Amino acid sequence: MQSERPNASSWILHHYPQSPVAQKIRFLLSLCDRPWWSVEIPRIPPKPLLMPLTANYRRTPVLQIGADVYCDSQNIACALAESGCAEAVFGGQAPGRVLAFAAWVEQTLFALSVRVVITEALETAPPEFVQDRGDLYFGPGWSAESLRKDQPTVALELHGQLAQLESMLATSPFLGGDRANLADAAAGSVVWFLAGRWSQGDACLAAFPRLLAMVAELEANNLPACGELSGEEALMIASQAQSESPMQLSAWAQALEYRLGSQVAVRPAGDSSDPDVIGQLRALTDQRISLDHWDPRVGDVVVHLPLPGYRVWSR
Ligand SMILES: N[C@@H](CCC(=O)N[C@@H](CS)C(=O)NCC(=O)O)C(=O)O
Repeated sequence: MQSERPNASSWILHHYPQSPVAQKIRFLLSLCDRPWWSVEIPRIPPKPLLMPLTANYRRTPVLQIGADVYCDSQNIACALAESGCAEAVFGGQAPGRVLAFAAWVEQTLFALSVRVVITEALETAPPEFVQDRGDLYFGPGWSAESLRKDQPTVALELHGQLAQLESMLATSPFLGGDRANLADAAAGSVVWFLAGRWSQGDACLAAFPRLLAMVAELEANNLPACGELSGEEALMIASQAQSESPMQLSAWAQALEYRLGSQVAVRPAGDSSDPDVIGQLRALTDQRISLDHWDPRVGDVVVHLPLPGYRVWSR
């Protein structure tokens, strides 16, 4: 346990317990074995103590290190690696290989899992939650009827995708090899989600003992947060810190006429209800989009998003 209070270099995770994508990062933080602080945020907007930090990015989780705000779990994984945990995050493998695998997990396995869980929750979850998640994951215009119609075939495909993971574990206890890395945290968080939130989760997962054993190892290694912070405290830490993240523009971005300091809007690629994240371009590389953002509650902060999976428009 860490007794002192967090400072500008502490890892602060903005999340809520039920979030599977946050669970991916909680698994990863445990692998990093370094202290982290927790701020619990609401499950649906408004998120008034998060928005000043993220320039409107609303998804979960978000990692704050002082006045640097890392959105999206892939980007958070890279930030943890850059902060001295590359070995834990990538396990000595090429980062691109591990990140590409984790992206496949999100786009395929997580997408199917969210569908089966939300479809089942159509009758039971609060209507505003269902509407919010439907718009977010399936795009405006989604219908409960087509979700219900597709449920068996989506559940069938999910089983097939999980079987691929199971086969990857035939020769090593972890997807990362002899020890767990981001690949395991990503896949493990989906298994955690299915087991905890889908009435057929256990039945579906029963065919995959190696996968279940891998997740049990991750859970046994759990490193809880060293303390809870309020949203206000996190804003205060940001307001007292200063980002030193570099200004940089890749040659390719320059050739495409992106300019540092210009105003841009950023959104996840694909059809979703995510709002635009707007700021002044501070960095644009193959890995990352960084925006200067100012808010009266925090002053100047830098919001970082990943480039893979996101779109950037000049405004
Ligand atoms: N690509 C994002 C996806 C994050 C995501 O969809 N998280 C869910 C929670 S598991 C979410 O944001 N739900 C809506 C919310 O929390 O407001 C990432 O990797 O972080």
